[in-house]
Amino acid sequence: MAIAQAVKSTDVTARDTLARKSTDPNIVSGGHLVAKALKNEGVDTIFTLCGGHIIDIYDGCLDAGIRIIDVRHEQTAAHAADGYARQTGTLGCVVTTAGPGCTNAVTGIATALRSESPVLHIGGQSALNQWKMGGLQDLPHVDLMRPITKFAATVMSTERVADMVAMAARECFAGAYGPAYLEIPRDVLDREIELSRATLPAPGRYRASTKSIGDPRDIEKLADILVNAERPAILLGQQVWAARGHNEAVALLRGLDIPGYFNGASRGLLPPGDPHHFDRTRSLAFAKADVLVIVGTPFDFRMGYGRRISKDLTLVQIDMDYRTVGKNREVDLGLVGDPGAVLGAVLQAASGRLKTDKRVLRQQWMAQLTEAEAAATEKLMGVFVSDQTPIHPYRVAWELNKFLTEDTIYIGDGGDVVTISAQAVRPRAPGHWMDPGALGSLGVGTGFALAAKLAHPHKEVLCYYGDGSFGMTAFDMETANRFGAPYLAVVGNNSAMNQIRYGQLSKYGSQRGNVGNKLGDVAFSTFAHMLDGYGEEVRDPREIAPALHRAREAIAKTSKSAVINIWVDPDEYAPGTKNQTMYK
Ligand SMILES: Cc1ncc(C[n+]2csc(CCOP(=O)(O)OP(=O)(O)O)c2C)c(N)n1
Ligand SMILES: [Mg+2]
Repeated sequence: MAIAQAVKSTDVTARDTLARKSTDPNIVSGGHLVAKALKNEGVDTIFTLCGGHIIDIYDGCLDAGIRIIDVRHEQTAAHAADGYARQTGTLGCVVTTAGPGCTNAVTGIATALRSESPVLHIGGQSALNQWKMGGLQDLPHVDLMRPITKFAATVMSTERVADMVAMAARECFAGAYGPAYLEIPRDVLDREIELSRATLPAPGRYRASTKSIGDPRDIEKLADILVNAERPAILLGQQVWAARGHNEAVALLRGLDIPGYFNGASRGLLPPGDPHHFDRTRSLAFAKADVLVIVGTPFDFRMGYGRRISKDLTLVQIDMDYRTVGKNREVDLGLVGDPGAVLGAVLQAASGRLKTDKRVLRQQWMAQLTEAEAAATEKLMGVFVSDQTPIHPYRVAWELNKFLTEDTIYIGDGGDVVTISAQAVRPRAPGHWMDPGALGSLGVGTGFALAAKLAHPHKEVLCYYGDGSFGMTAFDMETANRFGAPYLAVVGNNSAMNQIRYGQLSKYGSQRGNVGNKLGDVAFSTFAHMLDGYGEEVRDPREIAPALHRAREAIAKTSKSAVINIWVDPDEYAPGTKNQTMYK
């Protein structure tokens, strides 16, 4: 009777007292221990979709002051946790319920694995006292997640909850970064114990702070190699940005006058126009350099498994992971360590040792590359400024690049139109380029955009989608609006899964090649209208820029995401698509 009266009461305090479990500060539940451990790790935001198995974590987050961003599909939550890690340099965290909550997040975690992004996935599970009994949403989550994480485990006791969160975080940052998965059964999560019985590792005291330079003798060797090189080049991969080694990397390029090339998340480490920034002459550099240093990116399909690199040059590879060095391609010198620490130490070891004659040779080498870059741009100019209708996808890419500001984070999520955009779009600052990475997952864009805007509320976020990609995850644009994180969505709409369609057409001909790859004509601008945002259809190339500017203004005014749906020519493709290089 007393309970019924309390529930009826409009007094919030009374209701809260009723709802809350123990109010004794010395008593703590598993969910609260998750939140305490996340807080100790520096996590300020979790991305999640609710379920009965995990709600105690939310309750803990309220006390710990951790922001809860609840989305409409767990795939977006996982991509957002990945995107948040990339943008903040801290551990990303996604929390899903048991069963389908976990399976929906699989693509996001797999993307984080191939992109080496530190993401902790915490998932619910049936209570231990129903272990293997066929509980609601029961699945062998740990078995499922093990091959796509660096660490996957079940937490078996409430006392160990925080300890295992700390353990998982340690694994995420061990060597090359990556994701971890923790399954927490419902009774372990809900149980209350005395705080003194819980293992609760203190902030900053359960992980090494080492930023390793590896073997100092290798630093000396590399300094010698670089000082003596006449035509050196350095490719900076995603680890350089992920481990925040960009300042040292840029200092090395400038200090030793070396042309820099940039991969994935490291695009934007130098702005376009910087004398050490190169991007259209990678093949030339790989063929003609006398020394090539590859930092923080594997010899995978994006580098033709290393086969596109000349056999005659001195090849050096630096990576955070022993397993990556020398894989697929023999190297002359392999170093394992933190990219920033290694590059900083190399610059120091080489400092003052670059002879004038070598510097002159390098400047000639860079002038030769600069000339080749200009020629390559000139070659593309015709399509960049094409005024054909239907709109040429290269024209869209060119307009997008012109539209970017110093503060625009650019995200690519799609097939061919996005591949094309990589030829024109030049991010202006570190961290301003986001792509799915080696897993090539369509659908990353919405989660990345949400995360980028939440991490940097004062920056502009622009996501360029293919129409196929947009259809996969766009509904979480509502989440972005709900949390005051609006972004600009641009769709390159060819009413098809065009990157795949090209290969089918060339293999099976026009009669049989248009199967399983055509989509309907969708006026996606109305999607923005439905969510109270600005939307516009663009069919005239001259209207691209004005439409983008109108969208920018509308977002500033309304704080709602906008959609500019640009109808592009379905019969134009990227050269990589035509040569099917992604499969070679
Ligand atoms: C989740 C996922 N499913 C399928 C693919 C294979 N795939 C690669 S590109 C592509 C077409 C994408 O179409 P769209 O986003 O419209 O871009 P377009 O190629 O048409 O420019 C597909 C289906 C993939 N990479 N990821
Ligand atoms: Mg398409």
